[in-house]
Amino acid sequence: MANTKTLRSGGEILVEALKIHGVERVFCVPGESFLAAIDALAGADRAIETIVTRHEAGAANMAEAYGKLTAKPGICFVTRGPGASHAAIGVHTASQDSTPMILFIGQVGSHMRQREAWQEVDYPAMFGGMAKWVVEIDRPERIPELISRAFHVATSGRPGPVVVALPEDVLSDECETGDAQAYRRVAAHPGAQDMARLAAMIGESARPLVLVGGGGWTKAACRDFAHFVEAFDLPVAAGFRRQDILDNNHPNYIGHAGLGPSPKLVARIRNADLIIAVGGRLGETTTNGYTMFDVPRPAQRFVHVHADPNELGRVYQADLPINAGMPEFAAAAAALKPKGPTGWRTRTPWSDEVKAARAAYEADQTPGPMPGRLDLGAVMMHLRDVLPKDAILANGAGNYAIWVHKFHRYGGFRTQLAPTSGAMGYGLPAAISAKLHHPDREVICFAGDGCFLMSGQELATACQYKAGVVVLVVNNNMYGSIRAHQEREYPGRVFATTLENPDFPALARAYGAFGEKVEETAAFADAFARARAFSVEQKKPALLELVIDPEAITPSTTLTALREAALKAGHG
Ligand SMILES: Cc1ncc(C[n+]2csc(CCOP(=O)(O)OP(=O)(O)O)c2C)c(N)n1
Ligand SMILES: [Mg+2]
Repeated sequence: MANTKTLRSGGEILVEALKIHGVERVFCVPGESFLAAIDALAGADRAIETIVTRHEAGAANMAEAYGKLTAKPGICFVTRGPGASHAAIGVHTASQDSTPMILFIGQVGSHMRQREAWQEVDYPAMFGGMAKWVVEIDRPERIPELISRAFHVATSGRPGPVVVALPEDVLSDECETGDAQAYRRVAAHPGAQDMARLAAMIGESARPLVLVGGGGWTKAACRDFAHFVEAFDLPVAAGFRRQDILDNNHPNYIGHAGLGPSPKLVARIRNADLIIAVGGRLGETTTNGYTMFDVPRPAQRFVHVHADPNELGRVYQADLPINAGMPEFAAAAAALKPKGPTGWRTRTPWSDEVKAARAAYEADQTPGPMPGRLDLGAVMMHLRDVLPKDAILANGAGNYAIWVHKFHRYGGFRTQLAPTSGAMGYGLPAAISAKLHHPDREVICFAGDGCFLMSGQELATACQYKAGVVVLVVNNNMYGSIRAHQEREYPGRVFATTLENPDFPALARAYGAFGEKVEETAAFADAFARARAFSVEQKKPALLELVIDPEAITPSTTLTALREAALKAGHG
């Protein structure tokens, strides 16, 4: 540690540590519990941009999205009990999505700890099952050490959230202490033998298939991964909401396994004789509820690459488990040479199968007709035509997202911000975070009417910080996803899923954003052009309300069809 002999407050030591670890932006809702840290953020030449949001869930989701976009910890500051409770959703998403993130929480003064002082919470108990590490700093002298550890824990192995509680006096007390150095991400590297075995197993297979997912990806890792799959001509399916690891226009990309996966793709995955699972945990949403592979011993030969050794063998027994970070694995995989004197660059025994799988993916991306005047499938086709390849699409949870995931072709690394945790309200804060980080890229947020109203107040944040995102609110006047489940399980018994909504365009305009309602397919293109132009010229958000028929519950079925099928099957 460098020795400095100046007296500094805990807040100043903390903010200096953030600068040293490369923090460029923090998201917060202020609280009196961490005033000294706020003051230090102001004092440090404003070197760290501070984004003030309107709800701690917004701040935490923005920080999580920053972690996804950069592979560096997203930083969020909130106040004690109430602030920490609101921010918990970001910690949960960072945990499920394997995103590096650090949540700083102001804590009551140390002299009154354990009394249930005002808004006092035991953070290790509250976040223990969700965060990778929870710590309360007890002395300002230890800030450099513990903050360094927080960055290491958040980024090493399987990335994830860390929670740091900061008692008021630890931030305001002064001391002399040295600073740490910038953190270095710690990652496992695949062994040469593992990689040779992987190449041999591919050579021995007739129908290999790669299932890619998980966290910890970087742009370089995605590029290396693409080289690997090209060299071996491997078909690549993506896990749930991990559709931006390989460019969806790549001839080897064959679709995503997620909620409601394409039956043809599921059949292909089941029928493969070698599964190379790279990065993901193979959780419930990617494996069609753990039905895709036999537990614990899959029928296929199985390679599982994961950053956390504890994930290997947790559910599935792999023939070849490889513990490695994604950049480390991808770099080693890109260096592998396919078998044969000329390599397999032009043709492998499974080349025809790759082409067939790609053709099936493309065919599945042609939307059929849907009830109502505004066709969401047609909207997605228009967006595919007009959006640049590097456009970022963000969303939360709801059936509207099925259209986005099914019909959009994500253009590669971090063109998708979507919570694998299935958290509603994620899309808008994630989109704002993306626009702040990439002001020159187009950022589109998709939200349902339910989803949007869980974080719509962040339109104010977008206006304040000139984040010109375009928000498409898909309005079916219901919590449609739950209504669909209801019709399946309790046909005709509609309860607690119907919504009466505000005038969304008027609400947007009240914030200073653009707002328009679109009620038919033919009107979408021009409305979208106006929204885009406004967002660019004014550097403010633009919202379009897309009014869709509640019957149009998924791209392939209607509410009535769901209900009738359930009644026929004797449900309810
Ligand atoms: C924070 C949160 N609360 C509740 C849920 C359960 N849930 C999943 S989808 C959904 C309804 C989404 O409604 P909407 O945004 O209008 O989209 P739609 O399904 O109607 O297209 C609900 C309540 C959730 N996933 N996340
Ligand atoms: Mg809805």
